[in-house]
Amino acid sequence: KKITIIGMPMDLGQMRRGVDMGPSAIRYAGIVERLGSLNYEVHDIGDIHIGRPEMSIDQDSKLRNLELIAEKNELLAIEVHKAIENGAFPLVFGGDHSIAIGTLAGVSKHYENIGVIWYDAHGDLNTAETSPSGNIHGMPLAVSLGLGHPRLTQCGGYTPKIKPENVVIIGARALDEGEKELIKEKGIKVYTMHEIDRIGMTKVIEETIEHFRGRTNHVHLSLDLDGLDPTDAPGVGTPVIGGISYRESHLAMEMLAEASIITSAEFVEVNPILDEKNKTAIAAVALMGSLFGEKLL
Ligand code: DIR
Ligand code: MN
Ligand code: MN
Ligand code: MN
Repeated sequence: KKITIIGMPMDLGQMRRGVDMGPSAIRYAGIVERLGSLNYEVHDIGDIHIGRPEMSIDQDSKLRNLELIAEKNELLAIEVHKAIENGAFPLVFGGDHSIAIGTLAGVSKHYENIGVIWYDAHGDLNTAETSPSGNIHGMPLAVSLGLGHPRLTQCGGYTPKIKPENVVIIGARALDEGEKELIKEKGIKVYTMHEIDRIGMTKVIEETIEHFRGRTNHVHLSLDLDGLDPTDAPGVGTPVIGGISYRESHLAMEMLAEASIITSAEFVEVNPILDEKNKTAIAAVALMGSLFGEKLL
């Protein structure tokens, strides 16, 4: 069993600096040792080179840092695909959520018809037309469905990466108007905090696994740490109160591990500058432990 770790120190998809240090914070919290102790062969290829680029706004679309985000995600897509070709599970550390554009471009190049679990307070279903912020980290799920600026949707040279019926959003509690419309129009399955409170995380994950059964054996987990409640994960750029608890999140990861359906994953939006003693990265590492089969007894 092999895991390839890829760091993506990207902070251009949103306005809070510091999320580029996410991969370092997660490594510092001991991820390589943690996965190694679960008998995985862990290969950390280091970080995709982002450099110190200047911020810019695309004149026609008003998207922030469009060109750089598109360019760097092409590099990520190549590394993710390479990891899969080498028989490894690609595990990507963000960086802001705009990196999911590259991760999904790499994953979907290999596996056709992938499923996606989008664990997030937000829908990330904006386009240049619906975005209230112009921040690309609020767009990667729409982009992967083929909606948005062609510089982004064409990442990896093809579009779309995923089908709306293969997407399950978990933890939503801050959706923009355009995102709500898109969810209805495409019939995307969403477990908001209401459903999580009402039926419990056990049922949410059971239903999610059931939803993918027969559709696909390859599900990508895109976990935005702001899906968790800010008390458990304070080190994120756009915290929203009333989120998924640390325990519920562990339960979700453990159930996904038992079902063996996750074949790629990314953990994004860890911002150590906004954090409390690296709590958010430590939570991310603990959740990855559960995702990869860690058990107390
Ligand atoms: C908001 C925030 N919906 C936007 N999105 C975030 O800017 O489009 N996604 N924070 O994780
Ligand atoms: Mn997100
Ligand atoms: Mn391939
Ligand atoms: Mn979010």
